[in-house]
Amino acid sequence: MAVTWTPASDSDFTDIRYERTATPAGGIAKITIDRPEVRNAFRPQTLVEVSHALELAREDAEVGVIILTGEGPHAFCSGGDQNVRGDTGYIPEGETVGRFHVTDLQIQMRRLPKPVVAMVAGYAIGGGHVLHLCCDLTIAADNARFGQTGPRVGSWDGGFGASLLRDLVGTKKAKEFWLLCRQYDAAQALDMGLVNTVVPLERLEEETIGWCAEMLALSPFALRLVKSSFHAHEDGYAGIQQLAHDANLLFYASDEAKEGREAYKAKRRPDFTQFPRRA
Ligand code: S0N
Repeated sequence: MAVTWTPASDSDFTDIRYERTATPAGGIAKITIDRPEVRNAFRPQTLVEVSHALELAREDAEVGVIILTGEGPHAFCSGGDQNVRGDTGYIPEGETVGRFHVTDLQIQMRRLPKPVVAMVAGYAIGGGHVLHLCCDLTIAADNARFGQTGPRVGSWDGGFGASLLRDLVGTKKAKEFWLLCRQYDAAQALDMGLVNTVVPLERLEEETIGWCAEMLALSPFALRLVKSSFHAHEDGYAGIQQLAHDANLLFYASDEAKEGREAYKAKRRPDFTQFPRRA
């Protein structure tokens, strides 16, 4: 399916593009890291902008699925921009103290109650590889290459960069990623369960849109619960909290919950006897 993308924000993004398209089944948002001169490496500003765009997509009732990608055929993302890496983390322009802005962003991607799809052409390397791990699905072009470089550049991501990778490819292989810093091509990535499919580069967007359209045709709340169900286990108490609050959202619509609310407002005792004690 060929689509037309429309810029969808008033924000003055410098490092990303935020666009939207409408399909008969619903809207798709696309966030493109737009720093091809550094293989779409992210600096703090890049991640601040991605985070803002994710929030826009979350709040947009028309949007059902979000695509995260990189500009051009050469890279999805090559991780943290080593030019702004200081002794205190990655340092925003004009500041002296840095941090890992990607820490909160990874959580935001997993928390987001809509599917996030990585559309990967070229390199997904370092922190860029971890970003694809944090996406719910990954559609890879046949020129995609995956890997971690941390120990080569004096770092590592032992958070989702280790745990999600291990869940996907197994402990030995995940350790191989990190201990040897090798790169793996798209076919190898598919073989080890790291990506959902591999498609010709020239059909990458079309195929990705197709996957998104399939999800858009499904129940949005069921998709939300599928995502939070997986994370309930993977993210510990924080994952359980999200699934639990999703259950609250559904329960709010029940007559049983409404009885509690209405009784409180009417300053009367709630009458829950009308509701079954389900087996
Ligand atoms: C991506 C690679 C393999 C592409 O190789 P290719 O195609 O040969 O292109 P190059 O000629 O190498 O690159 C083109 C230009 O782009 C610049 N560039 C590429 N990547 C970066 C980058 N990450 N930072 C800055 N510049 C980059 C090149 O320098 C080149 O510029 P010019 O034209 O001027 O020479 C290859 O480029 C490559 O291997 N890149 C480096 C990959 C890397 O090591 N990334 C950093 C890994 N670390 C992180 O991502 C940090 C993650 C993080 O934030 C974190 C978070 C939580 C906890 C821990 C961490 C942590 O620190 O790990």
